[in-house]
Order: sequence, then C-alpha cells, then structure tokens
Amino acid sequence: FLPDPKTVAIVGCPFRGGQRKLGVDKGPIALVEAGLPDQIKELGWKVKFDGHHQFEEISAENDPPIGKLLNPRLVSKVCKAVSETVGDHIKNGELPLTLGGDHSLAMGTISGTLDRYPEACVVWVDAHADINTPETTGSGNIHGMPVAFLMGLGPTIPEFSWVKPRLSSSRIVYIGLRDLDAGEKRILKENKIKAFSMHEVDRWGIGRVVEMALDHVNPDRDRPIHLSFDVDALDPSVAPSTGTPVRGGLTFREGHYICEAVYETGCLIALDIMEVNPSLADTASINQTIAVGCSLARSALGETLL
Ligand code: B3U
Ligand code: MN
Ligand code: MN
Repeated sequence: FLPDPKTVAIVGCPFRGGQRKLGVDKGPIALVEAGLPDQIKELGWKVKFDGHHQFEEISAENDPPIGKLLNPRLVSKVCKAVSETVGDHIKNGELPLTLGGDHSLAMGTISGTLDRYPEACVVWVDAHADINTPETTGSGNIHGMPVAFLMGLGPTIPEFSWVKPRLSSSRIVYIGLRDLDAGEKRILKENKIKAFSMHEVDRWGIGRVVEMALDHVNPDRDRPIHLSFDVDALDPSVAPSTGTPVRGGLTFREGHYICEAVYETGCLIALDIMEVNPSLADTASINQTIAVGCSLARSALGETLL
C-alpha cells in the first residue's frame, strides 16, 4: 500500500484528557527523546517528524461532563484534529505512527485511517476492550470507549457527531484482553466481535492466535491494517509505566511477535503506540517501558525479521 520511498510520519500526541492520571501526555516526548525517529531511519524508512501536536486547550469549567463522559469537548476536539492529521499522512502515501497519549486518541487515528481506506481492518492489542459506551462506562474515562464511538454503539452525543460510525464489528479483532467490564462483555457477544484474550494466548500460543486473528479480519491478506497497540497489553513486568496495568499480560516476545507478524503481511498502513506514562513508577521501570514502546514500533516496521 505504501509508495517508495517508504515513509513514516510520526504524530506525537501529548494528550491525557481521556483518563484521570497525570503523565501519559509525556509519553510521546519520552519516546522521541529516546531516539525513536533515528531508530526508524536506521531500518531504512524515511522519517517525517515536525514536532508534537499542539492541542488547543479547553478549560475544565468550559468542559463539564456530558452524562458520565469526562472532558468530552476536549477529547472530541483533539481526536478530530488527530483524525485529520492521520488522514492527511495516509493520503500523502505515508504511514502514520501515532504516539500517545491515552487511548481515546484512537478514535481520531482510526477515523483518519477509515477516511482513506474504508475497507481497513483494526488489530487492537490491549488488556482492555475500550468498548464501553457513554451508558455502560463506570469510570467516565473516554479512553475506555473509543471502539464504541468508532462502531456507532450507544447514544448519539452531538459533540462527537464528526465521528462517523464506520468500523464494522467484523473488521476489528482484539488480542491480549483480560480486564473487561460486564457491559463490555455483553457488547462483544452481542456484536459477535472476535477477541483473543490471554486465555486464548495460553491455549493456542501467540503464533496461532495472530494467524487466527488475521484470518478473521483479513482472510486474503489484502486489506490495509491499522494496528493500535496499548502497552498495557504487555505484562506489568514488561511495561510497568502505564496508567492501568493488569497482571497476567503478554510477554516481551509475544508483544513483539504480534508486531512482526503484522509487518510481515505487508498490509500495515497505520500504527498507534499508546498509554506509555513516563511519570508512573521508578526510573528503571520508566526507562524499560519507554524502550519497549520504541522496540514495539520498530518490530512493526520490520526490524526483527531476517
Ligand atoms: N474498562 C475500564 C478500565 C479501562 C479501560 N481502559 C483502560 N482502563 N485503560 C474503563 O474505565 O472503561
Ligand atoms: Mn487501551
Ligand atoms: Mn488498556
């Protein structure tokens, strides 16, 4: 899908409005400072990066909750801007690598992908399904809801009317799930959404799981793939510095294997690395998590294949 020279456009999104913890907005800055742009160049890609996204502020008093939704206008505005940026890069023949920031941003990145490639499929790697609706959410944090918005589930919220409900339930597959709310389990069942939880990873091994996941969303390996990777899919021993760690996650190799296998299809057209929070945990854990964020991105861009 990508013309030569193969180009990655880094979209740094220092944003934390989709959840309550401080620090996740520093994730993209840390990943870039760790040298990710140069590392990607060394893999033979042309790399475009002209600074992190500057988001307009909406103050808290101008952004009261809508129902249970926290920071709704801010999240909506930021994600709309991100969708336009990602969409523009794709139109230019570049592969957008979006660095989060919290996972509400994927409402923007995947909208941008679907603008250009309506037939694209999504591989969502996460401990969580992020498919709560404004009605089922317990936390009100929008980073637990982007998939519901992308699929058009739940009530219509005028502030989010720019999000077109274009993601069909058959075009998304999950890997790594292990912490779902009751409402999310129901939504996954009702919409027959394919999900490989850690139970399936244990049962089949990561090789079979990724093959089955791709067979489901991309049987002929001819559709563009958007890979949205929440680092909390990894076990907290591998990626400790993230807002909502859940034990029993993917090993270092399992996480990287997913990225390698997606790269191998030749269909990857957009990549998100989300929820690196460099202010949670001790210095060693923080550096470890930043390094893992960088190496996941490199694996998805071809580093670890011979
Ligand atoms: N499902 C819960 C918890 C959660 C979702 N995503 C993260 N945490 N990172 C929620 O808040 O919706
Ligand atoms: Mn997530
Ligand atoms: Mn998560």
